[in-house]
Amino acid sequence: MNGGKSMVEMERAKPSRQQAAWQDLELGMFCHFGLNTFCDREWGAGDDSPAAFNPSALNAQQWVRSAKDAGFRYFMLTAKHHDGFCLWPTKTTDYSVKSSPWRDGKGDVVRECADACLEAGLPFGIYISPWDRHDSRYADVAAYDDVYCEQLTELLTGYGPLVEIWFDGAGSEGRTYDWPRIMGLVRKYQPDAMVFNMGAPTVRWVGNEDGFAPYPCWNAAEAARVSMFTNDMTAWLPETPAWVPAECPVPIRGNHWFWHPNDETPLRSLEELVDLYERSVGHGATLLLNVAPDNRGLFLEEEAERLAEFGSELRRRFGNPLGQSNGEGRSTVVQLPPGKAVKRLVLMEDITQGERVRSYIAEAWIDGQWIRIASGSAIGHKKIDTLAVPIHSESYRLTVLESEGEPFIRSFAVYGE
Ligand code: FUL
Repeated sequence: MNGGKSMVEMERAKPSRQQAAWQDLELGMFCHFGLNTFCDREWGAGDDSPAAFNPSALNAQQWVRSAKDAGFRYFMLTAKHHDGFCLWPTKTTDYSVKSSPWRDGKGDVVRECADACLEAGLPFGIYISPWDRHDSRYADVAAYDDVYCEQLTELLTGYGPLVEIWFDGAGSEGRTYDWPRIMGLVRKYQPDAMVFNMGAPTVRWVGNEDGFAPYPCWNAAEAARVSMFTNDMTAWLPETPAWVPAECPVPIRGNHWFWHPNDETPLRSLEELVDLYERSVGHGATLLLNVAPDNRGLFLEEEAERLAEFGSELRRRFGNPLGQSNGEGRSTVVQLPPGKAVKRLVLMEDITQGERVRSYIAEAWIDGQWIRIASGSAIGHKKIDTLAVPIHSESYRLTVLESEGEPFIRSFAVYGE
């Protein structure tokens, strides 16, 4: 897979400057909003009337501020989902906000969201579904490639810098798009943007929509999949880099990406969200949590509150290390003042040197000897280890047992309860 790259190449893989910067973002907000929001649908068939799209109080600043205040570091909007309805006034089709009653057909959700992100200093990205269930030109491969490329160009050139472009594989099984042309546009207009999943992806789908990464989750691409319906990798180009970090998408409410009236699908609890964070970001991947605006165009109160709780719990757990160290070599020690209880370890490799650690242990100095308190294989961008019981010790040691070359530990930090 991955264009036939060998294991040796995978082992030597390193992130690009843009990938390394993106991996530092760690936590993104996904926002599914569109005609589906008004039609009680997850996958609109492309036959709903734009007349239904009429949010009464749309406020993209509320979405973006909720994300920013909770510690999210980038924001992704569905500019076009599978139903083909465009949230910006595209020139390519009438199936867009301009045919809706919202803001008398003069609105642009992508613009409002991009502006809110710019104001909040949050990197902004877009989802643009290749699969289009409305456009009659979809049946004609070459004609649709033209439409798609034009839509993409509008988005790539009209809304400032984009952090990521999401090419969702769903519905596109067996379909070929002109990826060299599509990727050419991305490289021309947004060379720093990450590309999710298709074309020449720089970010891969983790392989589930549950918000966690398996462990270990190596940054090499050999296990990547395009969508949950296929293992077919033909949508990948040979120039896909060997380094392709994973992103973990998940809705905050059950398996619903869009808002639904009287939705009884349970909202994820605070404990569940923190657990997902520790099994995505804590496994070296990136968490992309979806919150769906309702038909007013606002996040529900209870969802905004859950986000705020999530943010404060992450700050409480990981805001202030009790002690921290770093360095080149097999062993890194952290010393603490007496009387501290340690519950979590956060390990990071300097991934700009590649992913070198293959096996490690962490120990605490207790009663005159080093006692093992955690162990693992991959560290990569980040590994979070939660201890079964809090440990009271003044010395903690990380030892790399196996590595591909000299390990570079960017940070070994210990945190309280
Ligand atoms: C899937 C889509 O089919 C869902 O509707 C949603 O957009 C999710 C993020 O990706 O493939």
